Amino acid sequence: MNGDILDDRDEVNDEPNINMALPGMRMEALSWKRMLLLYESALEVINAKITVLNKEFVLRFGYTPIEHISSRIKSPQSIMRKLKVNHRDPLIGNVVRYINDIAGIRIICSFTTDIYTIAELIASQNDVKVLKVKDYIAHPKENGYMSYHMIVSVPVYLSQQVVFTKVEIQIRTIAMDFWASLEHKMYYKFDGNAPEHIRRELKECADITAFLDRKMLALNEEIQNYKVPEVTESFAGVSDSCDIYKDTAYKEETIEEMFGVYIEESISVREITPEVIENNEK
Ligand code: 0O2
Repeated sequence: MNGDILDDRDEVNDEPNINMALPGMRMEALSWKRMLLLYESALEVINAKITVLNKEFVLRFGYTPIEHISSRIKSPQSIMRKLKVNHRDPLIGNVVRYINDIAGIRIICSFTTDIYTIAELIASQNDVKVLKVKDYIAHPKENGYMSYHMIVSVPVYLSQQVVFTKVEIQIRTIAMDFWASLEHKMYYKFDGNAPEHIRRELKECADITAFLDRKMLALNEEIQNYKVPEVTESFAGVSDSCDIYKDTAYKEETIEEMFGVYIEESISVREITPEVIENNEK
C-alpha cells in the first residue's frame, strides 16, 4: 500500500502544494492556503485510518484487503472546470460548498466483498460522518463505470478549532480501476464525444470486468474453503510451546484497555522547565 499523491482524475497530476493559486478565484475570508491545509489534513486523517484497518486485517485474517491507495488534491484547473460546468461563480465559498472531491482518496481492493467491508468499517467510525454514498457497483453507470463512492467528513484539529472537512473516497477493484483509467483517457481524448464503436467496446469491457470480478471472488472463496489434509505430527512441538499464551495473566482485551491509560507508578514525572533541559544537556 502506498500513499502516493496521484490521480488520473485530473489531467494535471501536480503534487498538492498549499502555495498553489487558483486562477481567476476571488479571494474571500477563508484563504486558498487555509482551505488546502484543511483538505490535505483531512486526507491524512483518512489515510491513517485506512492504513490501521489494513494492518489490523493482516494481523487478524492474514491477508490484506487493500491492494493500494492513492490520494490527491484536485487541481485548480479541474476545480474551475467543475464550477463552470455547475454554473457556479469562482468563489471559495462555492468550492467548499459544491465541490465534494477537492480531497480525494482511491482505495483499490482485490475483491468486491472487500470494498463493502472497507466502506462499512470507515463509516462505522465515530468521528466519520457519511454525507453521501453512490454505489456504482450495485448500479453501474450507463457507460459501464463501476466504483463505490463515499463523501465523508472528518475532524481536522487546528490550534483554535475543529473543522469537519469533506473527503471523497472511491473504492473499487483492480479490474474496475483498470477500466476506469482507460475510459478516463478516452473521455479526455475525445472531449466526451468518443466514436460509437469505441464506447460500445468499452461497455463490453465493463461487462467482462464485472464477470472477471465475480469469477475471481468465487475462485478465491473456493481456495479459502478448500480443506488441505492436516499434518499434525510435525507441529506437535510447536503447539506445546504455545501453551504459554493459554495461561497468560492478561487476556487480549484487558491489555487493549491499558493502551493509552496505564503509566507505571515508579516513573517520576518532572515538570519540564528550561533548567531541566539545561541540566540534561550538560
Ligand atoms: P475528474 O475526473 O475529477 O475531473 P457529487 O460529488 O456527487 O456532487 P460528482 O462529482 O458528479 O458529483 O460525483 P460522482 O458521480 O460520484 O463522480 C465523482 C468522480 O468519480 C468523478 O470526478 C470521476 O473521478 C469519477 N467518475 C464518475 N463517473 C465516472 C466515469 O464515468 N468514468 C470515469 N473514468 N470516472 C468517473 P469528476 O470531478 O467528475 O471528474
